[in-house]
Amino acid sequence: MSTSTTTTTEVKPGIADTTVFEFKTQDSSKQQHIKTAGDKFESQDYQDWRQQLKEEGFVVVKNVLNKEQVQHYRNEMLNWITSFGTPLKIDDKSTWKYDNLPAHSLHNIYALYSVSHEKFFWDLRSEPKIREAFGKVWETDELLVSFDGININFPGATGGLAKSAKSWQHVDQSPFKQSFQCVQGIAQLSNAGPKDGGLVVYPKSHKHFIEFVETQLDKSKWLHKDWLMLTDEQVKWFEDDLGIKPYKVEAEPGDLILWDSRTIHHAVLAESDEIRTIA
Ligand SMILES: O=C(O)CCC(=O)C(=O)O
Ligand SMILES: [Fe+2]
Repeated sequence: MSTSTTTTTEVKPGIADTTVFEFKTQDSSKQQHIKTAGDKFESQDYQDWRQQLKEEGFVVVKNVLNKEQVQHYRNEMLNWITSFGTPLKIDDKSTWKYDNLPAHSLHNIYALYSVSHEKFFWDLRSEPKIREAFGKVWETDELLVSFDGININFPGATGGLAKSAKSWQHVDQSPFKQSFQCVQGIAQLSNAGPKDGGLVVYPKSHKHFIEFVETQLDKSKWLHKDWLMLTDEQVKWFEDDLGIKPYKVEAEPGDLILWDSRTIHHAVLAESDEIRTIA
């Protein structure tokens, strides 16, 4: 799943780089030659959730997993995190401590120990409705997926480092790649209500990605890696100059949140007791 916690699926390089699609737009008199699957996606109008992904830069696809599947994957993730021989117990809050957790990032992302190749993670990313959602965007079932991590957040167990890392607005795409190239996803295995930990996005920010990298970044410092952390000043540019405000995405267990890698996003910690479990 994505740069860190999610299901990032990219179109095959072969398709992205070389294929020329020819198709009719709604105005059938105009035939277009479109270079990439991303260009094709952006040039079409959809009558389903893809339209929101295209316009807003994110969408919640409902119910890709049923209750039993959610339960199963959540249990597997929690079994994984309690398998390190520490005193951590899911049903004993007093053990939800930073020191009882295996190594993880500032933002509660677990990407080490080859967790992305655990059976449960392969099973999850192979779930038919998850594959189907990505397939619908790229119009192929030959998908590439990155191997990132899972995010498990025990409320209160954040440790000193994570507390200082409240906002980490970023995009997961290099300034060198300016078109629609990659969709990231979160399979939601816990509730993401208003007080729960969850993803925050800047709606429509993907549409300003080119303007952003061209005008707000020093071109000589552009990097090829698909990760770009914004400074406070750059966030302010989006919020104040463009009027784009952060939006906390609400989702229920079994939902799949998808977003364009150019959409600015980060995550907030829980104010509730819900253990955030997403993959
Ligand atoms: O924890 C989160 O929801 C944010 C994850 C994230 O930034 C990503 O998967 O790219
Ligand atoms: Fe990200």
